[in-house]
Amino acid sequence: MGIAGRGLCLLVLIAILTACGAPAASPAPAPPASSPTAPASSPSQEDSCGDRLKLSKELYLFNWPDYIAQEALDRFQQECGVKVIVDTYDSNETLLAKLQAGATGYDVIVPSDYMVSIMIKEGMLAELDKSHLPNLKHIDPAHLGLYFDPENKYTVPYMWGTSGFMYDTAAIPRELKSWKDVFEPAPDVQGKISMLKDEREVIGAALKYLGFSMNTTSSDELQKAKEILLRQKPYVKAYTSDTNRDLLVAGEVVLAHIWTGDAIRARDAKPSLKYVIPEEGCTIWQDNLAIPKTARNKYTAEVFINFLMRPDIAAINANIIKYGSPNRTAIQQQLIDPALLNDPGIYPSEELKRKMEWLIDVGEAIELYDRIWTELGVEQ
Ligand code: SPD
Repeated sequence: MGIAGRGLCLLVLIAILTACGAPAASPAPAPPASSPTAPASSPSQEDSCGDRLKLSKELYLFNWPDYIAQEALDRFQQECGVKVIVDTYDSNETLLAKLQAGATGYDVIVPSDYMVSIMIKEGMLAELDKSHLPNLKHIDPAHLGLYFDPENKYTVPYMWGTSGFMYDTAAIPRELKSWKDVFEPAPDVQGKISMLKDEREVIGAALKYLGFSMNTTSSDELQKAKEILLRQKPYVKAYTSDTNRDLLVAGEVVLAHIWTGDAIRARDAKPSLKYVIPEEGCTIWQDNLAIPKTARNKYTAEVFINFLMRPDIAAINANIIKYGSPNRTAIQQQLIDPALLNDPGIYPSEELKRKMEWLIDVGEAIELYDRIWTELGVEQ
C-alpha cells in the first residue's frame, strides 16, 4: 500500500474512533523516553510523579554527605524516570558560599534552620507551589511553621537532630556527660578528639560550655569561647563532619563532636560507643528541602520533594540514615524501625529538648564568629 493509501486508512480509523467517542487528538500521557514503563501503583503511591510530561530527565541535589538513602534515589528513578545526581557540602557556610559564588546547577538543596533564614533574606530561595506537595499532610505540624520559615513558603522539613558528643566506653571507662570532657579533656582523651568542621556548631558548643547562648552577639562572650577553643585545639586530632564516624569506629579518636544520625550509625558498627547530650545542653536543628531560585528544574524538584515526603520513602530514608524523621505518618504507622523510634538519642524527651538551643542568624555578628574560626585555623 502506498503512502496515500495508508493515509486514507488512518483517516478512516480516526473517523471510526471519533464516532465511538474517543478524543481524536489527545495523546495519553506517557512516561518520558528514558523511563521504564510506569509500574502499577498502590493507592498511597498515586500521583507520586506528578505530570510526567513535565519532568526533566535529571535532577541535581546538593546535600550533606551520606544524607540520603541510595534506595530512595533508585526508587525515584524507577518510578518517575528521573535520575538524581548528588553533589555534597559539609557545612551550611560552604553551601551558601557555593551558591553565592554563582553555582547555578542545583535543583534541590538541604539548608539547616538558621541558613534558611539567611537564604530567604538574601532572596536565594524559590517559593514552593504547595499544590505540587500533597504529601505535606504527612509531616508532623511540630516541624512546620518554625521560626526560620513560618509559613513554609520556601522549605519543607527533611530530617532533624542534635549535636552532642560520642565517646568510646571501652577506651574511657567512666561516665562523660559534660562539655567539660570535650573542652578540657583528660589525658587519655587528649589527641584523640574530633570536632565538627562547622563554625556555628563548634563555637556554639564552647559558648554552651561557658553557660552563654549559642547565638550570642557579645564580643566578650565570644572572646571567652575563642580562648576555650584555642586551648582545646592541641588536643584535637581533626575538625571533620564527614569522617568522624569512621574515626570513631577505627578507634583513631575516642571522643567526637557529632550529629545524631552519624552517631547512631557509628554505634551500630561499634556498640561500645555512646552518644551523649551534654548536661549543659546542645544544638537542636532541622535540615530542610528547598529549591534555589536559580534551579533549572523547579517542577521536577517539587515532585522529588513530594516523593521524599511519601511515608514509605521517608521511612526507607530514616531507617538508613538514622536521623530524626518529621514524617508523622511514617512514625505512626511504624514504617520506621521501632528501635530507632525508641532511641532517646534520636528522639529525645521534651524535657531534654528544653535544654537545647536552635541556632539563629546572628546578622552582622557573624563576622565575629568568622574571625574566631579563621584564628582557629581550621582548614577549609
Ligand atoms: N551526615 C549529614 C548530616 C547533616 C547534618 N546537618 C546538620 C546541621 C546542623 N547544624
